[in-house]
Amino acid sequence: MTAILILNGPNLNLLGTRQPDVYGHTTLADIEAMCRNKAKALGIELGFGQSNHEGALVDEIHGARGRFDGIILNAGAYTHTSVALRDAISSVDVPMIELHLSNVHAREEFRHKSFISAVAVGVICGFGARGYALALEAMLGHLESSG
Ligand code: CA2
Repeated sequence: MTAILILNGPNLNLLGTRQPDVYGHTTLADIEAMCRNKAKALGIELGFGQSNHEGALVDEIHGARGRFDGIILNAGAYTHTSVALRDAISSVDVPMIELHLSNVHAREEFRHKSFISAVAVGVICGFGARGYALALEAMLGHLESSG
């Protein structure tokens, strides 16, 4: 069975509690439940995690090798700063989709730069929580077409 890991970075544990104008009212637990339903419908196994710590995210990416067929990564603010996350993705042979709730290109200029886009299969941003379901479909399609 295809297995996909969804990883969430710093502050995403606060979703639904602050800045609803930017990030919506949906909590991370709501998103996880929605992803589990979607994964069931698609017939895939799902891993779901969140950490506020860069090194812990690096460890999760390393641990995905041999266990998961694809990674969906909302790296939060580390997207715009982290060479370590980019190197971690490059060092495991697991395709990654970069995901953001907000349209980072319509926001502050420092959010326009991503250290991880260059090592991603593709990027989904601006669709809010729905982006997670879109990313699951996109990853499954990518895995099916890349054999
Ligand atoms: O749009 C996204 O998904 C982001 O990855 C979210 C990050 C931000 O740094 C990226 O530029 C874009 C921030 C997540 C912060 O989440 C919060 C949730 C509730 C309240 C405060 C922050």
